[in-house]
Amino acid sequence: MPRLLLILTLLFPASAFAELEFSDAWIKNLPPTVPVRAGYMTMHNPGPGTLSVVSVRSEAFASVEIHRSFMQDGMMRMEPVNDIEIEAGASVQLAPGGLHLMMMMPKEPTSPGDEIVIFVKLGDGSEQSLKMPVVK
Ligand SMILES: [Cu+2]
Repeated sequence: MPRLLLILTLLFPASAFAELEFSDAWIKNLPPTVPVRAGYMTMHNPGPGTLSVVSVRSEAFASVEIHRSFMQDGMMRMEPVNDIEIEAGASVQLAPGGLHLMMMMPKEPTSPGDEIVIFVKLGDGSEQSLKMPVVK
């Protein structure tokens, strides 16, 4: 192996893939009559460059959107956001009252204790998966 490549490989063992770290992931359980769930988590970018989350999908839901909640005229409203940018070394929190995953039309009823697999797509086209526990 050429020496420079060897050094780069030692310095950046996962350099080919920019990856986010996920923590505190959870989905609020709701009764089967409610056709949406909200999902929350913290996303941390440990890498040297900005990463963007462009979409999220899950086989357990017909679709998943990234939403932002905000107050307008004293009412809590929400709207889809195109992407979430996370700067190098920064974290973004998806939490009640702010950014969240809007998970539409569960294919099966959810219950506390379930784990829902989601796929997070980054701006470079790569996907990362994680499990989100359903919480009462
Ligand atoms: Cu929403």
